[in-house]
Amino acid sequence: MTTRPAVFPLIAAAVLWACGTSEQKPAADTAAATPAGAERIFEAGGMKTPESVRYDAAQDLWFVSNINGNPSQKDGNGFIVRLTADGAAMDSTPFIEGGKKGVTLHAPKGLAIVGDTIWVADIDAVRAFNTKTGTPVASVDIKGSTFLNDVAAGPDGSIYITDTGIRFDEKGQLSHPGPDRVVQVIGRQFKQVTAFAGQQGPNGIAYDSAGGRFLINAFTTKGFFAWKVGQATPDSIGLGAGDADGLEILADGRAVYTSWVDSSLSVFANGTSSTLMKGLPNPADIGVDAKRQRVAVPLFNDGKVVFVKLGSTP
Ligand SMILES: [Ca+2]
Ligand SMILES: [Ca+2]
Repeated sequence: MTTRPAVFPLIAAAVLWACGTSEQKPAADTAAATPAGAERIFEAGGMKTPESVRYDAAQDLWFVSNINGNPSQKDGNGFIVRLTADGAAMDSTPFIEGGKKGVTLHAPKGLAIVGDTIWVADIDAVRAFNTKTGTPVASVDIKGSTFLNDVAAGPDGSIYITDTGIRFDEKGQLSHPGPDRVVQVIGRQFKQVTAFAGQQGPNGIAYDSAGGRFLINAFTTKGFFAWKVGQATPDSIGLGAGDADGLEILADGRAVYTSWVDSSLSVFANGTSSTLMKGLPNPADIGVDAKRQRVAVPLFNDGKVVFVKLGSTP
């Protein structure tokens, strides 16, 4: 059992969803920290503990999951909003909202899209909604889970979900009871497909099609892992900056990820990590718009999403 200070805020009641607006200006303090090849272009506010962003290429828009409070508490108030490709709010009320229209959503985190279905990790369940209507289409209880986190679509159309194995109590104190694992959902059934040795806190997961494997990063350690279907334990493939969160694979095969340790968007390739941009505090689960070479970074404790433009050779 380990503990460390709370990393999420008690969201001020004054920060109302209705107040959210898209801001088209870069933060003044990031220019010096931005290396050539990555540029902070705009941001979207009005979020409440945003955890994950996912670009929907079919509709040319973004989905953003909002935990709204404690990441481990089943408070029923989680929601998902849509943003245009340029980060403007699309909905006056959340597109998908806990307690409305038959939706159950507590602390939504990772998102993945398969066809016209968006899958959402929600503590110990994964829930599915129609991407065009927001209508609930499935909810699968993942028994024995503690902290379902990122969701990745596999090449076979099934989904893979990390369980970070951590828990925040009512006061925000963190413990790590496990399990540290990955589960797969096929249809409406789930199974554990791999487990980590020791407390790694698996967080981001993405399918690396060139390598025929999944890449997984760790929130509790600096570890990066590769896992192929059938492996009982993932392979360690190097170290990142630490306390890693989102993970996506770019078209050129490099992995982009975020680190809470150095507030960065970084690149992991060939076993080593390099920083792309700093000045992104508490950066959670990123999304990629490959068409525009944009990465969306939710700032977990700041209630906003920052959009970064990647250069051709970042
Ligand atoms: Ca919540
Ligand atoms: Ca995450």
